[in-house]
Formats: sequence, C-alpha cells, structure tokens
Amino acid sequence: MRIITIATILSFFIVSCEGMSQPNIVFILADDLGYGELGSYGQEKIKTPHLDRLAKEGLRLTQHYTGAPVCAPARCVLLTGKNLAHSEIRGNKEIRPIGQQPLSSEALTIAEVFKKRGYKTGAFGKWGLGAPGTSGDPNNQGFDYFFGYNCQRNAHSYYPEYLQKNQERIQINKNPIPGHLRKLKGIIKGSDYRSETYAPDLILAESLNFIDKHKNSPFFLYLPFVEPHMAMQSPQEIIDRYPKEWDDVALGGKGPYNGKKGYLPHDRPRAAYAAMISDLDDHVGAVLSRLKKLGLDQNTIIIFTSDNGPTWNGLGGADPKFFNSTSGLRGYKGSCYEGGLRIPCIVKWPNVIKPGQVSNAATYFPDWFPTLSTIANASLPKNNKLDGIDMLSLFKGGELTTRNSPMIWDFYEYGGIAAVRDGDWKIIRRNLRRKNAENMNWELYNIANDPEEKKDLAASHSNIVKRLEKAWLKTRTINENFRIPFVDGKKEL
Ligand SMILES: [Ca+2]
Repeated sequence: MRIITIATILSFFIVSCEGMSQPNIVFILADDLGYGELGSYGQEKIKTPHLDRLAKEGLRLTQHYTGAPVCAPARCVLLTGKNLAHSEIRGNKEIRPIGQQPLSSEALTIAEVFKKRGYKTGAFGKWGLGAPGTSGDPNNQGFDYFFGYNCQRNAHSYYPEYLQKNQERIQINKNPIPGHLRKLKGIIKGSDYRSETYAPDLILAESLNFIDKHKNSPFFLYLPFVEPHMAMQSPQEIIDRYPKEWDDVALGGKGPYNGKKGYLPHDRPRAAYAAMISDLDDHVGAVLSRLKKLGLDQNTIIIFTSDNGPTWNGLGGADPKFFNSTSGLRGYKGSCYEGGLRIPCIVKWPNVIKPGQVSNAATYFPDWFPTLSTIANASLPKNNKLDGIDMLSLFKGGELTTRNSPMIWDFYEYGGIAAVRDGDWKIIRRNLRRKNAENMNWELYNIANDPEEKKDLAASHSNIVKRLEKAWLKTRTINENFRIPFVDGKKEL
C-alpha cells in the first residue's frame, strides 16, 4: 500500500490553492458586434447558441460600455485601464505602410501585470496598437505570444496574404483577396471573394494550441477575434444555415449587395452577416470545449464582449435595422450615443459567479484593469492614474462599488465627441473639431428613463451638465497626436 505522506498532502494542497488563487483568464473581444446581436440580448434572427449557453452559466451585464466607439482606442482603453480623456490612443490613427499609432513604452498594459505575476500571456486576432518592432508591438506590451493581424487595415480581409506570428510574417494565402473591391465583374457571387485559408480558422487553431501548451500554468489569453467586422467573406456552410428569403428579391428579400458602399459585394449579404456572428459563436464554442476537455473550465474566467457598436446601415452591405443590431439604441459604431458604446458583456467564473445572473449596473472598459489585477492578485500600479473600479463585488452577487469619478469618453474622430455618464445621467457633445464648435451644445439624457436618448434635458438641468463637463475637463490631458484645439487647455466650454 502506498504511503501518502503529510508532505504529499501538503504539496497537493499548496498546488491547489495556488491554482485557485491564479485562475486562467480568457478575454474574448468581438469586433463591431452590436448590443442586440446575441440571443441572450434579444437577437431573434442570428443564432448564437454557444454564447447563449455562456450567458446562462454566468453573468450578463446589460449596461456595459466600451472604452471608445472604434477599434484602436477601445483596445487601448481596455488594455491600459485609462479612459479616453487621458489615454494614449484616442482615435484610429493610421501609420503607413503598416499599423496604427503605437502604444508607448511607458504604457502599462494588463498583460504586463499578468506576466509579472507568472502568467503566460497570448493574444490572437487583431492588434491595432502598433506595428511589429515598435514600442506598441504586442511582444513589447506584455504578450509572450501574438498571432494574427497586427494592422487593422489588413483585418478588412478574411483572406489576407499573411498573418503576423510575433516578429515573423506567415504567408497564408497565395491568392489573397483584399477587403475592398477594386472593380465589380459580372454577376455578384460571394464565393468569388474567398481563397485558400480563412484567417479566423487559423487564429482559432493557434489560440487552442496556446491553451494546450500552457494548460499547467496560469494563462491570460486575449482573443480579439475579427468578426463581424466587414468585409463579408463568411464560410458558405454557415451562410446556408440562414433563409434564402432574406436576400432573394423574388422571395421578398433585399437582393445582393454591389459593393458600392465599401468592402466586398455579396449575393446574400444578410445571410453572410449573420454567418459572421455564428462563425464567431462557433469559435467561442471551440475555446470553451477545449477548456472543458483539459479540465480547466472550473478555474478559468471567461469574458466575452465587443469593442464597439455595429457597423452603420449600408456600409459593406450591413443591415443593422433588419437585425435590430443595437436593440433600439441610438447610433452605431463611431457614435457616443448608446448604440455606439453599449455592448454585450458576459462573464463566466465557476464557483464565484452564480449561473444565470443579470446585472444592470453601469460598467465600462477601464473597470477591467483593476478587476483583472485583483483576480491576478497583483497590486495596482502606483503613479498610474486608473479610472475604473474593481467589479468583483458585483461578480460575487453584491452591489457594484461606488464609482469615484464619472465614466468618460473623449473621442477624436467623427468630428470629435465627448460623453460623460454619472449615475443615470449622460451628457454628450459632438463636432468638437468642426468649425463653429462653440455653437454646438451639450445634450443631456437620463439613461434609466430614456435609454434611446430621445429627450434632451440639457436646457432644464444646466447644473448637471456643468458638473459633468467639469469632471471631463479635469480628467482630460492634451495629447499631441489627438489635439482638439477648441477644447485643449480649457477649464470650461
Ligand atoms: Ca471595431
């Protein structure tokens, strides 16, 4: 009979406790997925069974906001924990020939925090925060491993020539299909815009390899998947899950998309759009089942959210009205109204979050830095002014900690937009970079009573407007790459 020593029991106990104190983190970020595009958020046409199950097993947040209404700044806010008013990246600033405005070497990302705590860190999908070799290279921002699109522009194509594996370019298509149409030829067929290797499948495969490889150490797996961002190049077998009537004119459908509003044409644009989200759902399902197969699911936190609201009506053949993609909220991607900022967010954490929870507490991307730091048992960095609050009390079934400062968005693009939410009140001011910016007024909405932002109450509540404006300007720093002359240096507008 084998003798089990006290030391064996003790070491087993220590290993178990260590494992529990350092759960794995899987953070999945969809691209341009709207608030109303998952079954658990009321979507009736697009099928998302894996994500619906995830919602049943975890917590669904009904008022979670991105950090910015477009890709790069949203990712910057998520990874650095600072809201747009003092973040390094405040818009999609393109750099030629490749990449976007890089994060600086001073920027502290949540991946660096995890790495310091002994986590293995991997990012798979779309980066957008700096070209290879720059200070913003994912390998210089805390990620041991990166595979996917470094440059957001390349991610417009699902059949790109290459993907980036750390410092190396890996050719994946001998006949790449650019994400934008040069010239329409003949009859529109979605199949004309496909080639050998569908990039999301490869990105998924690499991310599953990462899980296999690091199953014995805590890991932080960041999955900024590229769907459902345009162009529509979805796999045919998923398109075929959806009704022909949606797109066939003879059957009462809308007809093909000719590519004239950007990206690529498609003979079945509605079905192809739904297919992108179902394919994303399948990929999430594959990640979940791999975690389960390896016995990691009980000690892994899964977070699923999106970087911004859905694409505008018509762009790339999108039809957000048909799908009710924002669930009735005002505005789309690029807007600081609710439709651009409010996104689905599901968190599953067995033994901590009870299944089937729903919370309407208002939370946003900067909250992830303190929350994940606590989970990794890391102390928050000093001299690194963060804006978010730790959401753990909410995860454990209690109330969300009171916020010390309002939630702020300070967006450089789309004419320049500022928005501030405090409690149920939200102010928004547009066209800050346009001529006559001084003639634009703040709008004020009560989000609890008026989530569709139809009734502007600014005129009758100027004291609230002033208070929120002050909170914004107090937080705001001047950023040379994203100057807004009308606002820079002002104490009030
Ligand atoms: Ca996006």
